[in-house]
Amino acid sequence: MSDNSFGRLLRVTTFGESHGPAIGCVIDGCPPGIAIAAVDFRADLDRRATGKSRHTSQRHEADEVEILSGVYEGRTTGAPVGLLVRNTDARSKDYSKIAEQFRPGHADYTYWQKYGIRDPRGGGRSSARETTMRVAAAVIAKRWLFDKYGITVQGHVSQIAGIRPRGFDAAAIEGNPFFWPDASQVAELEAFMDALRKSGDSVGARVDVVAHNVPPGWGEPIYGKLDGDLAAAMMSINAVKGVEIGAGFASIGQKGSEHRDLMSPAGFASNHAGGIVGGISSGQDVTCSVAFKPTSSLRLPGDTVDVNGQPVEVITTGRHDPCVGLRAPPICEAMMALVLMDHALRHRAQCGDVGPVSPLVPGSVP
Ligand code: EPS
Repeated sequence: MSDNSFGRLLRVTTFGESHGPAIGCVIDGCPPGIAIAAVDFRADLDRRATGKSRHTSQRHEADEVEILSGVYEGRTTGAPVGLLVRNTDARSKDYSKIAEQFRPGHADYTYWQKYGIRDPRGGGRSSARETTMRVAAAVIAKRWLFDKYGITVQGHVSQIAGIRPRGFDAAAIEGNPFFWPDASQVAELEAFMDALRKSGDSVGARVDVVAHNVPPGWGEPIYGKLDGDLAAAMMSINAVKGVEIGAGFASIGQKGSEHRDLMSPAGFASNHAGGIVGGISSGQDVTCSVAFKPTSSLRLPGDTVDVNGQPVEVITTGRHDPCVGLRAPPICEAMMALVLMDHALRHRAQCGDVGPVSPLVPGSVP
């Protein structure tokens, strides 16, 4: 199973399965001197974890990060940073039937076709559990980006099934189990999710993520476009089916006179580009919107085939997320932060001596 690494100068490799002894990552290319301790991983891992509300999988993992290497006396040394999280609440018997059947819409079938063998316990390598390590790696990236450039990365859920936020209050996002920016809708969402869970079905969601204070100039013009790398990073998250940068698919219906972001010495008048033009950051907020499909582990019966190609009815039991997008904002933030840090290092390597050229007022229009 290849391609378990991503990034060029900041290169993250993850390993482990959902029900194996542990999951982990190696972060290579980390600059020396970044202050980091095991306790620093707590907040973001808790934001992503299962079992924090009744609206997610009820698996209760400790998610304790052990720093195995690359940190001495609380600071990165430049050596590969090795992080390990032991799995503490796997319940593999839930998957004994799934070992012989393919859940429609799940990677069960394609893994089987590709490798001729699979670890069915908790989805093995295809489990969203793997995203724990991306979030852990990005704790270091977020810290570095903030300390060096004042960059912050914030995600929120911007759609659950057909429900959209009526208003936007950034302060509300962390105060409810849905990462939802309008506190007045939380009761409605609770009722919606309770009914969904009882029905045994699942729904999709949209997650928006924005990075503030990204300097202009990051990204490469052709194959290493910042938006290209961001799209690939987001698409690598389990269950993602679509990624938009800036106006995204709405660009199709816009006129050029509407889409272009007019400029003046005071800055940009709009941000349809999502902070990236020609693959390179413009100095505006970098914005990205990510579509998560409805999860495929349903207790509603459905037609499928077994490993012998025989028709069977599948029913998934065990602990599952009725809307995996609800846990996704920290994961999308993580992928944005890791891509930005990689590009910051890449930009520094080639163009570190190029000063800002008549910069517009940064952040004039987000
Ligand atoms: C998942 C199925 C569930 C979730 C898991 C993702 O696993 P299990 O059946 O073992 O409880 O709990 O999510 C996590 C454990 C996690 O940390 O995100 C799946 O099929 O992707």
